[in-house]
Amino acid sequence: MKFENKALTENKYVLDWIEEMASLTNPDRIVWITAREDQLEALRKEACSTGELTKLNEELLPNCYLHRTAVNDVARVEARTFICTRKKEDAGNINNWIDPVECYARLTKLYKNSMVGRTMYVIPYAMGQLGSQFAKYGVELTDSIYVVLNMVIMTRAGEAVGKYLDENFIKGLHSKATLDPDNRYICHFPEDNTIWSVNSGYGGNVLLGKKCFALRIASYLGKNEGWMAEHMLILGLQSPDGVIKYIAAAFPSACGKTNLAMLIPPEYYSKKGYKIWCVGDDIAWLRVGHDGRLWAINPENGFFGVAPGTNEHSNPNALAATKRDAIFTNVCHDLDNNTVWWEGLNDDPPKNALNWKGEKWDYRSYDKADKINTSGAHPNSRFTAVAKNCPCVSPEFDNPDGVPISAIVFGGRRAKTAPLVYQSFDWQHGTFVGSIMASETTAAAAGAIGVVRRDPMAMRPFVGYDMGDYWAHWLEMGKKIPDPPKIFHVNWFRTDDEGHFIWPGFGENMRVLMWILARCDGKAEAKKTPIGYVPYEKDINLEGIDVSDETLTELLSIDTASWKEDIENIKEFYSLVGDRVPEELKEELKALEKRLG
Ligand code: GTP
Ligand code: SPV
Ligand code: MN
Repeated sequence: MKFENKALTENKYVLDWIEEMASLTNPDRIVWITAREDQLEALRKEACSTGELTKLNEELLPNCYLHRTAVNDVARVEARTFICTRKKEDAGNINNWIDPVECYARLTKLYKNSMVGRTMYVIPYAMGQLGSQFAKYGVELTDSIYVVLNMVIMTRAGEAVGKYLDENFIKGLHSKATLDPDNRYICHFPEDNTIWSVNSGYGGNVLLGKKCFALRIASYLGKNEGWMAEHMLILGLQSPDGVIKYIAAAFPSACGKTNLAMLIPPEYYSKKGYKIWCVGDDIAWLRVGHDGRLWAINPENGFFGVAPGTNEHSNPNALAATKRDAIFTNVCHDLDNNTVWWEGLNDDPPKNALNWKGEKWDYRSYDKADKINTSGAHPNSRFTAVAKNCPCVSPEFDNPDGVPISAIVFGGRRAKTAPLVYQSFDWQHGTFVGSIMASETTAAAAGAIGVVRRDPMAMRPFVGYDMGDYWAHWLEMGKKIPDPPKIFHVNWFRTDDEGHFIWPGFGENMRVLMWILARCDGKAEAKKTPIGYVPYEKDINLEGIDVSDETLTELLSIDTASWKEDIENIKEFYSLVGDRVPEELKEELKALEKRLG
């Protein structure tokens, strides 16, 4: 095989696969990604020369770049994402499925000669700290420099990975091909450790270490190997005495993980010495530790975060992380300063700017009802930032053993129904609470926005096998953890009749985290309600915020009528998931219905 530089492995299994993929896609050149600075710099220069990247103001945003995707390629496409197990029932009713033989054949046609005139980059990467018991390894083949530069930020990629590659590595093939949306496919073959992605250039579809590997393939591996891969942030909450407790939280896409993971405590708490450390903002891999607790790592190495709404007040830590070495995708380009802007960054939109499509943009045309066509930045525009550039990155970030989890928190966007916070009765009930999660859809995936849909454990788009089996795995794990985390549910998104959020959210969410940890420590009481334990008003600290006692009562109230309506929807969802829904969860549902009266 004609590599331009030295292969980073001698493993024949790996090399044979690369050869096979290269003979299919037929690139002009094949380059191993060492991720040395000189190589990356040459790639950045090349991408700038073709317009794939734009170099931003070196003084204001050192080593930062702007990229625009195709206009029809701005989010994950769930309708074109497939789990290709040999038996359809193993993918389950929630996932799209194509027979693997048929799928390989169909995509082979699309990959055929797709890299003629292009370079194939061979990216060896690790999810997790190299050598850690948690870590897994992969190779992504891609014809996109944008993908290479993002993968180098988002994963531990490059020459050090070579020696870890063996028969167990995850095979990822990506080609932009022609970016044809009608032939766009994001396909997973969990039984073959294989991911094939074609005709897209958008993050979640093409950075194969992220959703494709670290969630879809990893959830399948975790089921077989006895661990869990979850769509969860991991944060550490440090008390004035220096003790740090860790929380993992699963919220659907664009529902506040990055914001919570990097929270800055309100003055009331920061003055006392409380602090939040960010271990991860999107994905957690969890294993039972020797001490009987559940331990978690963040398998990623960077953040692929939602840009709009990120500002000095909402998330100063994320903003700081984007000030150097970052890649911005589909944001607004301020031509006067050669910097970037997005809705919600500040009240001063650039006057001489290009919108996310690269068109001349007049900020006065902005219309909230038609964001896609009138905003400067796309609602799902993103920054790719180096985790270590975040001021609150946890000192445990690189710890190969991870951190012990005290609480698991589920949450979604619900204008009504879900209270600010409640606690499940036990692990089984907590699994049930996760299974009935629902949230309003966001711009992170193609399709309608603001529609309530069930999104169990925030994993609906990311479970690599049958959803019922996934729930059974949760129940199974509960039996294997002698000292399991307590399980909670939160909702920062309750609104009043005019649609305004009634909880201030962001940093103030610390007040809810304090109750959660007090519950874990047995230091707070709670009301037993039909849905779980709910705080007494007196136990949510409102000092220093403008939330009235009535509003708090409203936030903590349980509207029996809307819960009863929800029950019907849950039943429909359970029958959609099908006959692998565990009996235990059906019993939990019956018990909830009974408690609601
Ligand atoms: P993915 O990266 O897509 O998985 O999403 P994420 O869960 O990390 O989402 P992120 O933290 O980027 O949240 C994005 C959206 O949620 C933005 O519009 C934020 O303004 C909004 N948001 C986050 N936290 C809060 C909150 O506490 N209250 C309110 N009202 N909005 C919030
Ligand atoms: C999400 O959609 O949940 C993300 C962004 O975290 S992406 O990587 O594009 O899937
Ligand atoms: Mn996500």
